Amino acid sequence: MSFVDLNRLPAYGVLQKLAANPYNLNTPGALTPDRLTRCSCVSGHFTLAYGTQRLDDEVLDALQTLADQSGVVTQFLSMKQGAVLNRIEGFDSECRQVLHTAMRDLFVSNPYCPAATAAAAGELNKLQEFLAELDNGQLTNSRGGTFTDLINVGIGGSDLGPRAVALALKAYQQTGRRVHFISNVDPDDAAGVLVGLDLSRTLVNVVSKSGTTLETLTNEELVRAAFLKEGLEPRHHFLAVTGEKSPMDDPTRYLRSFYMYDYIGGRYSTTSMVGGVLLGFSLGFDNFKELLRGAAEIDLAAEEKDVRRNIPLLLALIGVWNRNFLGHQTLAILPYSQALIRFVAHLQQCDMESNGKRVNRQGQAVSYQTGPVVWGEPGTNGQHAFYQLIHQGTSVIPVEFIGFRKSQYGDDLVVQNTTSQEKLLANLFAQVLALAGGQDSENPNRIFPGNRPSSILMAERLTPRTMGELLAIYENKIAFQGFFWNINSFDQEGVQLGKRLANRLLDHFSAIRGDDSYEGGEGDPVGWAVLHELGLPRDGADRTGGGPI
Ligand code: G6Q
Repeated sequence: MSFVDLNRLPAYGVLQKLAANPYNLNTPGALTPDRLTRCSCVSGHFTLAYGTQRLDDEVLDALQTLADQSGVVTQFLSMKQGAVLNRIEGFDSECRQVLHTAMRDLFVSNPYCPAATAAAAGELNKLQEFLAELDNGQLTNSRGGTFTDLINVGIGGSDLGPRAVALALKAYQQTGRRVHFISNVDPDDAAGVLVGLDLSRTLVNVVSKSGTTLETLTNEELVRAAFLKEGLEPRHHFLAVTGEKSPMDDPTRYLRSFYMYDYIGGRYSTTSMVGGVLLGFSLGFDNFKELLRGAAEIDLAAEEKDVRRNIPLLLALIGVWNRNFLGHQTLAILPYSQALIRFVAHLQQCDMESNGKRVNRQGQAVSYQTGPVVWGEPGTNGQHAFYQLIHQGTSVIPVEFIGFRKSQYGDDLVVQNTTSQEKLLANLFAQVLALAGGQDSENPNRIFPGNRPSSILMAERLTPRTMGELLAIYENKIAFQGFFWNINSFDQEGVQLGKRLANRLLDHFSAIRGDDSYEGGEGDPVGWAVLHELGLPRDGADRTGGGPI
């Protein structure tokens, strides 16, 4: 398989020309009912309505050609089949397969990578047995009581996705179960969670693929100390999710140990045991399986080559159109669902850590834009905050709205003749129309320029099944975009330098333990002195990369 830079594909020049005159959303008759109905794409239980994007059939056809020329669907298939796509040709790199989809291939008759899927099935069976023991009272605390709470200790990929999904599906939480999260190394994070918890009824799920992450290991020790202080034996409460043979792979220290594998990237690990233990405890095993089933359905739908029938691919292409041809810098993802309160934080990591890259898969600097800044908050809250800039600011911000026709709890009331769910959806549609159509006024301050692109991703209700679909829609969209940009979406070198510098400072703090000179003080409130003691910042010698600083 040969990987080609985006701007070397013949369709790139065609799209550049079309971008000189993109579809105008704010001219009379631009948003006909026919256009709005026709511009919709279905995958799984979701519909993507994209009639309010600045594109027409000619652009869509050229985007289809771009997809065909870059072979992104073929690359996606070879990813699922176990190709070593996490690598940079000719340079030292992670050099790994990318097989998070194998976790979900349990639901297809012929999995692409039987070994990876069998390993996933083995872990899933272990989880099912463990959860059954909790449910049937076989596994209790030392006082014979049930476990009611679980604290998830992990950071980054070992926190964001699982936390976002746990919050999104709180409506499906089992009675008598609660989950909590500690991720930040800020001691107040752990302290705030531990306060008021009955630790005797609490499980602690320590999640770290590498088993070496500073924040997680530190928080694990803080929580272990809290258990010991209450006379509780941590080994009877602590669970581990880690890579085989990692420093955390020591079953004697844990009640149960579960594994994930080096071919699953942290930010793509929600459907592995990284999300499984927490979500299984909270939602029950069957609901976790429903999540996997939803993801599997989209993994399959993403193999479709027709961009008009493949939501992840179409979302990826619309993103490329907005980023590379219309020149937009950021992407707002605005779910009209309170349950998705942390989903955008997860997508920020998944997208920006994957596609915030400046060299291609051959190690050469790319000469076009790659991943946009991704941000957002649930509506309608955002409307009362930053929507001013989206409507009238000097930057055009493409928006992906997410909505559900029905609420999760169905617990609603007619107030002023409409339900809350109707008010929520009315606001979503109103925003889409306001962004596209704009408003004229004699008062310049009341002009809305309009012509601002957005789309709506819509399903009936947010359930474990549709949550799995939504997760996979975005994971696959992000992978497709990485293939278009010819970058490695599966490593994260950009987080290493800061980590190494922090470790260097910590070595110093440790060496001068007891001496408070690093705390700063009069004339140096920030505490820069410690950097000067270490000879930092340094000259060019430290800028050559790699190795300890
Ligand atoms: C995700 C990243 C990163 C990782 C965390 C936690 O793709 O690799 O966010 O998940 O650094 O790593 P551990 O799971 O190894 O503790």
